[in-house]
Amino acid sequence: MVLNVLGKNRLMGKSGSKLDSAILKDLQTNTHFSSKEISQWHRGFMKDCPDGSLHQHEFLSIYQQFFPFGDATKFATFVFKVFDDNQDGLIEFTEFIKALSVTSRGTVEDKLEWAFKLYDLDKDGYITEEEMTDVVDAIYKMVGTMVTYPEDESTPEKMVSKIFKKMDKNLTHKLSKEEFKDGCKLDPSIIKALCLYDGLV
Ligand SMILES: [Ca+2]
Ligand SMILES: [Ca+2]
Ligand SMILES: [Ca+2]
Repeated sequence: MVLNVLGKNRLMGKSGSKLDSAILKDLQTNTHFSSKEISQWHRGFMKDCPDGSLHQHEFLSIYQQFFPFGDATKFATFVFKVFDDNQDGLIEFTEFIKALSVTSRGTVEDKLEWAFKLYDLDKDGYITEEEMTDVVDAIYKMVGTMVTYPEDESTPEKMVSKIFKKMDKNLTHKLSKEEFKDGCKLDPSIIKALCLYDGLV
């Protein structure tokens, strides 16, 4: 939803550089989009990002438009890192469309894989309480005054300790991918708390 703003704000004009046919073929195979949809997204992407890459400050400003009452900087920075698959500090079109495919049309399993990457900040295969607190803190800062939380979720620390009580089955103070996915599937309120529902990407 947030990223739908890309390319949609401007009139369709010259199509810019065309998408390479080998890349288009790869994206047709590896995303949930049709070739027509991919081409449309590509046109919009190239219009907003004429050099072929989405820069971090542009990504942040898109998020900020959607959360005018909070500060989306921290959350958008985390999301940017998941999109930037090759870690070169830029989101190329292929990275953009692949991430968008998962977050908008992926299966529950795909979405949870993606969410795990978002929360596992140091990419060691586990989500620690510190990592989850950091991301939840980013969410709280982003939504700002738009949401009122109950007392036992009133700070990121309280929220995370509540979630860990449910998810950390073997009491290691960190979540394996299985614990994370199983916990999310069993308790929709966790999905909501962790902002894994459609809309934030
Ligand atoms: Ca990249
Ligand atoms: Ca980790
Ligand atoms: Ca554990």
